[in-house]
Amino acid sequence: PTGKSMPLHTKILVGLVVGAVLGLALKLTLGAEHEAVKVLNRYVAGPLGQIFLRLLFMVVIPLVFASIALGVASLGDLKRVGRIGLKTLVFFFVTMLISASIGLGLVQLLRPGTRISPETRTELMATYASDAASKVVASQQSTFGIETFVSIIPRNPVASAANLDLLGIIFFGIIFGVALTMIHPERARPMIGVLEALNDIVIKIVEIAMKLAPIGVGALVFGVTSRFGWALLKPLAVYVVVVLTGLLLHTIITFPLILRFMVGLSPVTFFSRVKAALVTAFSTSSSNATLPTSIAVVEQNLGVPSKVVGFVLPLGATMNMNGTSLFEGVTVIFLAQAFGVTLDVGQQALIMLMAVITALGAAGVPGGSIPLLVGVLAMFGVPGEGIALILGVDRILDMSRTVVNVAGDQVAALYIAKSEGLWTAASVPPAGVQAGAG
Ligand code: DAS
Repeated sequence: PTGKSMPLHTKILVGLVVGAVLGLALKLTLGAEHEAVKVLNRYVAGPLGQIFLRLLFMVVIPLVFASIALGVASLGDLKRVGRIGLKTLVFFFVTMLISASIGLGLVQLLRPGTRISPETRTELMATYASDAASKVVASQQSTFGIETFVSIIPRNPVASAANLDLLGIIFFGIIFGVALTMIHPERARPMIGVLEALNDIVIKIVEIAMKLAPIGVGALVFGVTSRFGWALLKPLAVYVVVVLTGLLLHTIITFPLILRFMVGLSPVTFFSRVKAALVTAFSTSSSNATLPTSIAVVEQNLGVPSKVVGFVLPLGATMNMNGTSLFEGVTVIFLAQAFGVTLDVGQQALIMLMAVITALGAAGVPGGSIPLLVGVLAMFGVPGEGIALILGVDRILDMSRTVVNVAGDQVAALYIAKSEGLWTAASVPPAGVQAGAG
């Protein structure tokens, strides 16, 4: 057989370019109203795109429930590591909240979604707002107040699942996980096994769905470009600038501030020592795939004790996603702007919180946060199909946010080691053999 087949993300790129070029060509020659374009969208691109999206929709509930319940149950083990475990989680949560806030500030400043003409917005709604789920749940999230907190507790978790009511499922997952740590370990073990299997199965389903991504993304992008042509290119370009700028600001401001004032390490030394892991994260778009390199560079190039690295980095690879929480917050607001869904301050605060919570549940695989994004969109009445608008640019965004996810885990490991008196700047080995430099 001739060498390795083309890597998946290259195939996705090819599918996306073909879909975009074809769509643009037809839009500019025949126009969106031409019978041929309508038939192509209705009988080819539409169904193919829907199949891909529905596969992602399908896994949202089990993915959120399993990853949240499992995450909380694994904290039960943290009772053993108690203080360190709690400190680690608080650090994860606070840094993710900071990154989501940076994103929220930028998307409100540059308002990428409002750079769409009214007629294009009407067309967008007509095209994509068929998603019934978003209408049902939107009514529940219409205002953010005390009733929101009450409504977080699901009357019936199965009904929450049916309505794609993410908050209800998350609450049920948390309570389920807490109770799991409180029953006899012998009784809990089989259920933890079931949850681990469910989590792995759902991530495998995401990977299967991503295999269809080259066709699915191509079809979705064709649907967008053949209908809207260049109209969406400018708002999308501004959206990409907002996400990448937010990720950059978090990386060159938040992390250096933590490194300098809470860890006592020069940011230049930090980035030069972990470079191999960040390059791996960028090229794989997967925190899980980067974990081995990340462990090697933090232990060998920064001298962090393995008992801290072995605890913080694996936990961080699944639960701490600074890049993803920024990306999700920005994307939900951008698509809400694009679809003309008005959000009051309370709802925006809730979106920020949801961005952090669902980033906790996102899988550390390429496109791991996309299924959850669909769930959050539905919560705020933004058509889930709207995700089609951003899938075309998600490649570069996924690579970039994964770098920030991994860097965030490494900064967390340094902070925990330092705060436990297990590491100082003197622990950094001389710039000798660099691990993972291969
Ligand atoms: N690509 C995921 C990761 O590996 C993050 C994401 O999809 O948002 O961290």
